[in-house]
This record gives sequence, C-alpha cells and structure tokens, in this order.
Amino acid sequence: MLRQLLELYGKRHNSRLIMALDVTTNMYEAVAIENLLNSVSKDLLGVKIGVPTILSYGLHTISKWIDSVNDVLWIVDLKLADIGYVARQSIEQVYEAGFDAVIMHGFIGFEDGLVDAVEYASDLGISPILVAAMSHRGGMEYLNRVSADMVMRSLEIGLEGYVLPATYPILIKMYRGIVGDRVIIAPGVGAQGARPRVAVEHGADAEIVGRRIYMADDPISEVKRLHGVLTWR
Ligand code: OMP
Repeated sequence: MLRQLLELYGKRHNSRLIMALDVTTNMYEAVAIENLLNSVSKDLLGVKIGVPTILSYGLHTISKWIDSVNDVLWIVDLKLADIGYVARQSIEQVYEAGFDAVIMHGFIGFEDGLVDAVEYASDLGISPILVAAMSHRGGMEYLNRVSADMVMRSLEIGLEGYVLPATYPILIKMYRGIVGDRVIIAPGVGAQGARPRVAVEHGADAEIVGRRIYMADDPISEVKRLHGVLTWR
C-alpha cells in the first residue's frame, strides 16, 4: 500500500519531497500551518508530522489538516520504541487520526516488540516504516552499526518502508540492494547538511526536509525551490 500511495502522489505532483513538520504553537498558529499545507501540497509527495507537533497542536487539529489536504502521503513520526502492547495503543490513535504510515524503531527487538507493532499496523491499514539507520552523528555510535542485521531480519515481517539517512548515502545504496521494492525515505537534507537529491541518486524514493522549509523566511518559495530539484522524474 505504501509503494502505491508513494507512486500515486509522487507522479501526480512530480515530487519526491516530504515536508517534515516539527513545529509548535510557539512558532506557528494552527491556521498558519493549515494555510502553508494548502499552499504547498501540490508540490509535495508527503507530509511527516513529528512528536513535537502532535504534543503541541493535538491529534484532533492535525486530523483536520489531514482531511483538508488529502492528496499527499501523511506519515506520522512517532519513532515508536516500546513493548508491543503499548505500541499498539499509539498506533490505534494515529490510525484514527487519518495517517497513512507510521514510523517505528527496531532496536527494541522483534519479539513482542517490532513484530507486534508491524502486524497491528498492517491489520489496521496504516503502513509500518522502520528507522533502520539515523542521520545524526550519534547514529553511528549504536544504531547504524547493527542496522544491516536489523534490515536483513526485517525482510521476514511486513514492513513497507525504511527511513535511511541522506547524511550517510552509502547506507541507502547498500540497503536498496537488500530491501528491493520497499520504500526508502531519507532525512538529513538541508539543516543536517545533505544536499537535495543525493539520497535519491543513491536509491531513496523520497527525501524528508524540515527546518530548511519551516524556518525559511518564505517557506512557500523554499518548497518551490526544493521541488525543482526533487522532481519525480
Ligand atoms: P530537518 O533536519 O529539520 O530537515 O528534519 C529532519 C526530520 O527527519 C525530523 O523530523 C527528524 O525527526 C527526522 N529524522 C531525522 O532527522 N533523522 C533520522 O535518522 C530519522 C528521522 C526520521 O525518522 O524521520
């Protein structure tokens, strides 16, 4: 399902750009975010909502944004890392809010952890995405060292996508060869230093950009600039 939605919106908007919103009400009023979403949605493949945004605006408000902008892929970045039972409770909430996909960690282990979360999400119809390696320098301290093992094993369960770092594009190239047609989305572009389109050139399907957009003087123009580089074709 994730692959189909990605291709649908990516081709329709000729875009491989996912806008990350880690914003709060201290930065933008809810109506300003809704206006931004309406102005830029035709240039986006997707929108990724982070925990700060959920805590600040609430799922109810975010659910209204999802209803009003219904032609992009909506990803919720919970970075779930809990026992299966608790993960399922969170997944149920974001499914009801209308999200298409949910991001989860795997370092918690598969049994009674990741497997439960993946199965529950798949049963509901919200696509599970694994953070297989991370973009910040600390990613190399622990997670990225075990990511090959995690990615290999993850092929046995119903994961539909992977988050892999644009800042370490070699990992994207390596894991594309393992995960086949499953979706790869890549953060780390802009504020964390990766150049737009490098991750796509290494095999990612889409790139995630946050601060470079929502902290720009003119976020709408910034989306247009990025869209010019991150075309689908
Ligand atoms: P900017 O650095 O502001 O473009 O934001 C990057 C976005 O990607 C944020 O929403 C992060 O939470 C997310 N992200 C990473 O930056 N690094 C990772 O390794 C994984 C993620 C993620 O899972 O999306």
